[in-house]
Amino acid sequence: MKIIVNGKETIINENARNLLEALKEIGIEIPNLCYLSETSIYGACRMCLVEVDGQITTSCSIKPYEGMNVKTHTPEIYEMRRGILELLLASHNRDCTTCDRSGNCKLQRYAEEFGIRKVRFDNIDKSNIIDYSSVIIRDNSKCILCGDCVRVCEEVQSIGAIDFAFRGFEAQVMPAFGEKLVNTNCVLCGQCVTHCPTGALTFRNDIEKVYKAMKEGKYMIAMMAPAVRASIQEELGLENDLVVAGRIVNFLKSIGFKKVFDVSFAADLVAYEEAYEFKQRLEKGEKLPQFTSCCPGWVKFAEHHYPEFLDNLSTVKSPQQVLGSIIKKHYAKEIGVAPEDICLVSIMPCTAKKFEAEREELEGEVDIVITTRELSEIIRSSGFDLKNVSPLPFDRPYGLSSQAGLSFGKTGGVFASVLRVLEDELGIQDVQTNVMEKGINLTIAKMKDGNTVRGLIVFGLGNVKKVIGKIKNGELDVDIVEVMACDFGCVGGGGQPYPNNKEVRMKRAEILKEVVGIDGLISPTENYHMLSLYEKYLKHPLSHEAHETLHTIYKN
Ligand code: HC1
Ligand code: SF4
Repeated sequence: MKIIVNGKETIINENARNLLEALKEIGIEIPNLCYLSETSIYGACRMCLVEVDGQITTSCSIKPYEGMNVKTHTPEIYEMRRGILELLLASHNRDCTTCDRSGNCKLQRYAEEFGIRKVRFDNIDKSNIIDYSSVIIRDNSKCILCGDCVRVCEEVQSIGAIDFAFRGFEAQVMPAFGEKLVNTNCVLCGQCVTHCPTGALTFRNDIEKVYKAMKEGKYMIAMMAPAVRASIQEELGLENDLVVAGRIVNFLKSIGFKKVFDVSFAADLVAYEEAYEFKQRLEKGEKLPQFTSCCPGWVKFAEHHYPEFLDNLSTVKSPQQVLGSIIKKHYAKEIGVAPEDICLVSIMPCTAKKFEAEREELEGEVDIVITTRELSEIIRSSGFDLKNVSPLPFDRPYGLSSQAGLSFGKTGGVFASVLRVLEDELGIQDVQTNVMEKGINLTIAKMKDGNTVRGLIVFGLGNVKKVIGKIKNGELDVDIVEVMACDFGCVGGGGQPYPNNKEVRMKRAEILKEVVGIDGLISPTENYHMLSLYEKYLKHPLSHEAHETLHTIYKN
């Protein structure tokens, strides 16, 4: 479609959702604080004003049309945007130096870009009560009422744990009846945090706990999730570095960690155990479809909203907890260190993993969970330039993983790994995948014995709600469902670097695909250290010993 942009005839994508997106595609980024491509359009911040055919209008709410005459940056528009920013800043707590979002805050960035060094208006004192009740921290004195968190929580995750309350100057975002977040149905997915443009929503920082444990002389062990190696590069100027995991192993060793293991090892183990669990359910024809259970946001969502499906969840713990349990139960004895003298630090892309490690029935397995962002803070504050740190392999035995285990970090990885094990055990003739809609894929595997396995791969809890509705009313007949709460799987987790939008998440999934490609072992069944764990302690899948160490319970 031809339009005029700043006096020049320009071709734009006629299918763009709105003018703002069409302009972005041709390299003009219109400032905005409340526009999200994955939610409804809100139009609250008014920062995306442009001039269309002589009228000032918001570019997020107008569809491009043939021949429209657009001016994106006139003195009038500049003044209006600057005025909006000043008003926002006047009601914003500007403690930037200690703010978690400093350096990553859209409001701070715009204030700098628009040359605002002084705010003309008096600062409006907003309630400064910070909700520290949960892993997700809410500070309304930094909220600019853009509503991004409200829309993501309601529209993408179908949870609605937070909403607008009160009017005018009193308006605030909060859980219903002013409850603390911990008392709501929030699943700690952190998607509100990743979409918040300021420091109003952040997550608990646990770096101090790591240093405290070191100071106390604990035997420090780290373990790293698959998705971390696809994203931490963004924070460290190491774009596309495929061996960043190895550099991190070396770095962690140099600051005092005795061992560094790979959570992908435990992912192999989980896929192996879960495949046998699935096979048993298929044979017995019970508790189907089987839902994967390694995403703690999804588990909490099921506990709140689908108690009738809790028996369908795989009882195998997540890889994080499986490795925690093995290290504390068996590895501690092997190295002659009391479990209470070990400090196991899990490095995760996910905010809900902090909550998972603190669940009553899993307590004591993992001591501290830090996110990709916290690890990057540790690296940057230590002064190390990771580029100059050579990669080291993960420690054995829990550092070996197959391609399947590594692929857990992106959507489809868990199901593909379970399928790999089934393939090795039962034989598969043919696999076909159909995209049903964004975030919902159906894979049909024809087994050698003539049976078929219908697997559904779902991300986003809103999609899960849709899918469960269809399973309940018989519209959808599937045997196994992989669920990840965040878009594109763990690569899009709430603890990942900012920005954490669709484009970035897709790129991380691509990087992870390349990392996965490097590894020699293909199937979990080839992971010889995993198999020897069965020989030594677990006996065989679903054994009493395996149940004691690898399985868990859910609560409603
Ligand atoms: Fe995940 Fe998992 S894949 S949940 O996405 O099963 O967080 O990366 O570590 O536990 O392995 C997250 C990632 C992660 C677990 C594994
Ligand atoms: Fe909603 Fe997830 Fe944020 Fe909780 S963490 S308020 S569930 S978006």
